[in-house]
Amino acid sequence: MIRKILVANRGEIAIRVMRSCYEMGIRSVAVYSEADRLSRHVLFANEAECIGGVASSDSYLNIDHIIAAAKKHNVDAIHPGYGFLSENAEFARRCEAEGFIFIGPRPETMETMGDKISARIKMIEAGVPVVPGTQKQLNSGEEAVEVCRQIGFPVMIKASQGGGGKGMRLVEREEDVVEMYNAAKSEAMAGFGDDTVYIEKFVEEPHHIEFQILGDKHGNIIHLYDRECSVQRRHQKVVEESPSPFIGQELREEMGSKAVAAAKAVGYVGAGTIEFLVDKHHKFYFLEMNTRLQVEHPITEEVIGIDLVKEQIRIADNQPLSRKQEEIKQRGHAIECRICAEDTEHNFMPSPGVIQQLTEPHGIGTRIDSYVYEGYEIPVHYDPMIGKLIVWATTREYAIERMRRVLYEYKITGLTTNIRYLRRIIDVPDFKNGNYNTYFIERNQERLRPRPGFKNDSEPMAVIAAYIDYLMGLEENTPNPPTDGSAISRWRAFGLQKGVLRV
Ligand code: MV4
Repeated sequence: MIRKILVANRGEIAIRVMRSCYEMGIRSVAVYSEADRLSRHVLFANEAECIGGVASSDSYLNIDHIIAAAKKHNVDAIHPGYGFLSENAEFARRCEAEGFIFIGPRPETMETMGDKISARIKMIEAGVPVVPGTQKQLNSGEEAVEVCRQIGFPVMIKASQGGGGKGMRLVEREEDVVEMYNAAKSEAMAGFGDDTVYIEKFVEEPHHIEFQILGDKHGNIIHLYDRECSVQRRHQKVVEESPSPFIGQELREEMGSKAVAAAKAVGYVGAGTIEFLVDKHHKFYFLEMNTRLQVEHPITEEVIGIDLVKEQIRIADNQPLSRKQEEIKQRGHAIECRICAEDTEHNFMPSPGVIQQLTEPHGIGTRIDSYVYEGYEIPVHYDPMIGKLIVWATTREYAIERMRRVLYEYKITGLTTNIRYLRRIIDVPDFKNGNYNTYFIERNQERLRPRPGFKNDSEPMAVIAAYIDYLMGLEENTPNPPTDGSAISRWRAFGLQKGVLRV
């Protein structure tokens, strides 16, 4: 029986996990660094323990400190959230050795999937399509040239311990191979302490589509369908949606069964994600497996109608999966936007600060997984993500409309966020049409820049609408904004009467 869980994480995901604990009648224990004394997750838990200084290595990444807190609070299990120690096999082993249930897969699974070469070997054995390439590590620049010639350019040199884009090089010409090989190797050594690299054919114009899977300790494995995650910037996801607008039902079912085969090949236990690259001809390839709960898990929860954290806890508690594959159906459409304290006009620099006014959106089909409040200072030491907006609607079109409404309803002052950038993303025609791949942000940079002032706008109604939006704090810049209250109410009334005021 799991009666008490320590959540070895911070911010929105710590709260997300605790919410499921509350619903299951399980007590929760927060851990926090000295920078996080006032973080919402600390106040949200039943019990809390400071585990060290601001540096992650002294707190959220410090295994000894977390184990000590788990002993002191006499917990039954530890949930790692995402990031930090969530994919650390040593941490999972230590939890079990100290008598705590680690809410996640077995440590051997994390090691097999954490090593991209061994993951590729497993997938090939299981009949899961992988990107053409090698399963052996490269031992010299000459060998790299040889292998590249066999595979054919363009190729990617990747770190075996990599993932998320680190230690990865695109090579288009034979004369660049040795240089790129050395660069990938030293980046891998610096990033992972292991300079093993291998080579894959470069998949052009790829989509990043991933499948959620669940496995219990009785050998049952199911998939919970797909998430389209191609709206990325420098390997950071920005907007995710489910189902993917790119794949049809037949391909979706085929990818789902390959995702289950992939998880079965490693005897997967817990919640995990199989990432695929899908090319423009709808050919799909296993990319990597994430052996944790992911940031974007809520869109699957909304479309499938399942609480993934509850399932994780049930699995850890030796219970069988609550549903069979035939009972899993996608219903409607969900979109998630990641809200970050960053300045999109200055190279997406983190821009932490004190939140002055905050009005979070509510209403039909709206979910917000967040952890901030008025007066809270976003610490500079951790991820700048302050929360996630998730909408659900019956169709993709309605979900986009709803996301637009929700993004306009979200009001935050005191710091710079990416909310306006997100509003522009969902208005890009290629996004609206579902016609996008991993190059979306790069190729729509012009459209994603803030609109210039409305001075030159010759359409009177648009000018008026822009003024109204501006005055209500809904849009960015407009010239010479009137400052007296009477002007505001006149514009507003006019806007409502003409139907140009949408929210
Ligand atoms: C690739 C690829 C094309 N071909 N591998 C990027 C992150 C890392 N997890 C793997 N990545 C890629 N691997 C081959 N053989 C293109 C990417 C890639 C990418 C993948 C998913 C989402 C966004 C991306 C952006 C640039 C490159």
